[in-house]
Amino acid sequence: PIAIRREDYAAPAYWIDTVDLTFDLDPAKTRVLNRMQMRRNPEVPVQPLRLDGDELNLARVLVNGQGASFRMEGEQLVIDGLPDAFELEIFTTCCPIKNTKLMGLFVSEDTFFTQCEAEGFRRITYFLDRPDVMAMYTVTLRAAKASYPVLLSNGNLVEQGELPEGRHFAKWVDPFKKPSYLFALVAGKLVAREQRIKARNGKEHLLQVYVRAGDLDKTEHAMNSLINSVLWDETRFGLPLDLDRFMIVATSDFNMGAMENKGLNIFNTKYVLANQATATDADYSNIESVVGHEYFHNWSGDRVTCRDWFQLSLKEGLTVFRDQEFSQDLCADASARAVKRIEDVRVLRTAQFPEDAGPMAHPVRPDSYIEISNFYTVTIYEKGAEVVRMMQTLVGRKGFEKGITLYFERHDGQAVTCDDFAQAIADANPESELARLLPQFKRWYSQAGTPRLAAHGVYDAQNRSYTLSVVQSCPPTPGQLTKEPFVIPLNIGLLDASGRELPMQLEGESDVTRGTRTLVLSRAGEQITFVGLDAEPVPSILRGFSAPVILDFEYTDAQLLTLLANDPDPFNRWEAGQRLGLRAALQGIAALATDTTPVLNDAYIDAMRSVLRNPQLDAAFKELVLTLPSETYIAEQLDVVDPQRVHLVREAMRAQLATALFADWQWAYEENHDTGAYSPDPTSSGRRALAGMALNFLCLAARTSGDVVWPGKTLQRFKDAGNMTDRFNALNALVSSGNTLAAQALARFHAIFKDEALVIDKWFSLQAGASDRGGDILPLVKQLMKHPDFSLKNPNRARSVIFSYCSANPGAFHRPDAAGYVFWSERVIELDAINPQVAARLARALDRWSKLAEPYRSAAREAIARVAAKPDLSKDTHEVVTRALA
Ligand code: B3K
Ligand code: ZN
Repeated sequence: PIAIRREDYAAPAYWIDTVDLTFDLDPAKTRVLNRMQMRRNPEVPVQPLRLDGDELNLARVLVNGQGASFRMEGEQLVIDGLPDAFELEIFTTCCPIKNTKLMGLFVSEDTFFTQCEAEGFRRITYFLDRPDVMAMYTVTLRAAKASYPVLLSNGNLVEQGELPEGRHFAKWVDPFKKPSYLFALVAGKLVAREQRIKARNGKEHLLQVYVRAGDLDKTEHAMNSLINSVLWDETRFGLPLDLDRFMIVATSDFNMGAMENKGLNIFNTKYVLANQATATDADYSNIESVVGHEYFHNWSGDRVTCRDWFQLSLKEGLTVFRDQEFSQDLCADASARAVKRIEDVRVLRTAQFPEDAGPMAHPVRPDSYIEISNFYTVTIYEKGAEVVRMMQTLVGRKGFEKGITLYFERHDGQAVTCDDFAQAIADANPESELARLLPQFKRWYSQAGTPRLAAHGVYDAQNRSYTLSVVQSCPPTPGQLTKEPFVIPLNIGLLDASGRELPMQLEGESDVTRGTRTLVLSRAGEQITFVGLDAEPVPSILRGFSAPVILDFEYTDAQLLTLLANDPDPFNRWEAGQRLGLRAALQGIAALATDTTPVLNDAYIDAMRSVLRNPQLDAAFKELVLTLPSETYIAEQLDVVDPQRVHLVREAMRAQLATALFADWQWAYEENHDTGAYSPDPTSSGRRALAGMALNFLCLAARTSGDVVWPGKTLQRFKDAGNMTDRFNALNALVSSGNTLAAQALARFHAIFKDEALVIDKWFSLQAGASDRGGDILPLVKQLMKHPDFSLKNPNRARSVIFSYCSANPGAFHRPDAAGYVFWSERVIELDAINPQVAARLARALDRWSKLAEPYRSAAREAIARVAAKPDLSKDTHEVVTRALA
């Protein structure tokens, strides 16, 4: 396979103005007639037309109605000697029922769906399948009416009617031009929840959420999320819904979360279906984010799209930023907003930072790829969102809104680049630091790796000043050995030793500020001096995580305890607790602690007790503070990782928290377990989270004390629960503490929910992700794969077992006997033959192999090499494993 390079971008040799598609839908043989009005791009030298195709059967090619001569070059259809403007008609067939890759046109539970991003449209018809070719689409769908009563495509329904032999048709016209990756169709037996809404300008819109008949009672939350999304984008950014009808359709077979096809979003059922009996608070909140995300793409992605796939973060980073802001803006108070921010940062640090430090590291705007599907990454999405957030920090919230307005005015209907976006934000704010530093700021797009800030403070009693020195660096990444300094907005505050916020005055400045201040770093090393300080302050640096960097500062334990108890910035308050927990873990690992050595000191335990008992703090925030840094996050801080040691030490810390805070957990449970009538709002979901955490620790404590009361109560709670969150938390408490009551609870859970696929996914995933006690999880995982409900072809189900084990359960996966890695390599190879995208995702579970201690390191390498040696590997998996071994 060859690499595609960003540098090689060239405008298309032809444009496609209109596309008229007719589908005769049949699972075994769907016929596709594609009639295009095309013209030569006068700005490009004359050359043959090369259309992309993939697994198509070509029946006929007509140019201006006449049979034309063409040739095949690999999968491309090549036509020479074309006039400047012409009509091209292509007739092909494909086989949706055999499409296990779930790219292009496929069948899921007797319903047709499409997935075209990034390069799936070429599996439907021959096309210039690249995002800078934007056309107007008319689509006619024909199918047997009894089996496929609902026929949907992008835009507006303009005609429908009967056809002979029990067939019918529907004709759809999309009023906006779009790239092929936004094309969609759906055909099958579906029902819709409908809602009419009136926009600010008085225009009416029809919103629809399509699901299978039995699922209609699980669509209310998705619909509410959609309504909120429409209102929010109008209010915050002045971006209205531009279609008469906006549809969401759910399918249970989907490679990712959802897809923003113009006017016809297709979703994984996981991000649509929810009622209190089947979905947890986390599910509710994910649905809100994903519905928002796909809706916001209607502007950031659909109206203005990407020139080429290297610009993917143009739409994804921006749209993640938008969905994060949306979820924050829906919060009633600052505490709930901070909780959302902490959750987002946690994802960034546990998933993106390792990516940025590993073999798949790539800039937010990559320079090359072999398979674009591999670049739908946390770097493109989450780090991309942080880059957008830094722009907002540099120009201010109002300035950013002006920038967004300019961006859409300037580029509506175009396919553009990350440079165009940054330029628009800067141009709308000519006096800003962003405008002043724009070329340097854009290094965030071009340089991979997580920058490190080494900060050091010196107090000068004589001058009553405090000087903070900050040195930035960025480690080498594949293909980028050295890095230039980044522009880093650093939010900062100063506290006194008793935790009160101090006024801030910079040397040479006359004004004194209160609260957080944004400093803009742009040099490799800088010194910032604060004056007018009677004593050494406690600096609260990188408030709100104002830049995606690693901050090293030699805080004393006392300083961290001060921040944990007092920082008015909730993010840094949480962060202080994480630093303390991390410090203890690293010390325990270095000291070769055993599972009974105390790892946490009394000061830490007392601080955690104070947080837990603090009447001023919300339950959701408490739950975050009391959650120890994850094994993955701890491992990232080590040069050489023994995953078993990390697991053992973290488990020892958990056991200690369970026992030392036993009375406090009881109290927390009693205080929070009754949340009344179910509502997924942040306050009550925070209380359920804390009650769930308390049960977890109470069951864990019971493990050592032999207590049977709390496990018994937990089982009762499991049985009586009025919502899935409480029920699942109770089940989790029994399973994760290895309690003997877990088995009956698991059996009961399966029996209750046997017909709810998404709940059965939870059932699988909980078991495959459970804490290993003497190597028992791998045999269980193999057992689960033989369960009648298991299927490797369904991505959600495969993820619930295999990914929960290989990617989310390090203590069970990294076995000294290498059996986890052998299992992994077999599954990657097996999945690769079915669905390369899912396989390549799984392949990344061993990304960090080179950091592992022996014997893990050699065994992991061997397992990757075994996969790489397999002939006929997909491009997807091949790229991941060869990069891992490079
Ligand atoms: N744009 C899609 C992701 C497509 C992934 C293709 N492999 C969903 C989203 O980001 O909203
Ligand atoms: Zn997206």
